[in-house]
Amino acid sequence: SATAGPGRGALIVFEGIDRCGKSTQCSLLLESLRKQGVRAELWRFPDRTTLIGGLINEYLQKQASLNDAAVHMLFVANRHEKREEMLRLLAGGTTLVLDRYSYSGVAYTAAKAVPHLGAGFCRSVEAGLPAADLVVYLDLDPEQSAARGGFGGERYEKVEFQKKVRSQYAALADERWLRLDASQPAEQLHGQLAAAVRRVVERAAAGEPLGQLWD
Ligand code: FDM
Ligand code: MG
Repeated sequence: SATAGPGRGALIVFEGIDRCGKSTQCSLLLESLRKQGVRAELWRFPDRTTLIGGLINEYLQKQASLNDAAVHMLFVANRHEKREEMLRLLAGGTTLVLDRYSYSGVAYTAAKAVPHLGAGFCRSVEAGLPAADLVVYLDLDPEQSAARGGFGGERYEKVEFQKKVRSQYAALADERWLRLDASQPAEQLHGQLAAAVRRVVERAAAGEPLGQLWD
């Protein structure tokens, strides 16, 4: 099995605008990895269960206001506070499936177009976190995502803002990202990422070193 190598678990990240289907794909992937005998966990960022995550949650639910720099730093801190646990799990052979990660941090804050919070600055504060072995980018037109039962009323869940986030993702994506058309049915999408996932899980298990942001 893919877990039998001398190596580590893979870091697989799902990215995309709100309601593009990330959570569904993460669950489908976790289930299929486990069926194949791959030890795997599903995490999401922001992790709203930590002290810092609680502040982020209040901000997103509009119970607290914070300026753009302050909330950006909280999202970043919420990843850094999980760094050692991520590294430990990966080193121990557990594959991590992440529902959002540093790429969300860059895309959402850069979409605000605050001059001192551009993509370059946003990337710089992610430095030292483990790099994804695979970024699966679920690309969807914000008009379509909004039509999927509507947004839940959290901050950022507005079509105009989501369009800006999508442009930021387009700028951030590189040729290593697996970009998929997220308007397809869930099972079909899931099928389109299986091969790429298998490849990175096997490479990690075979001992390919984990990268660091922003290798
Ligand atoms: N978000 C998420 C950010 O603005 N920065 C980040 O670093 C992360 C991880 O938080 F609108 C935004 C993206 C989204 C909101 O995420 C909550 P979920 O996945 O909808 O819970
Ligand atoms: Mg959301």
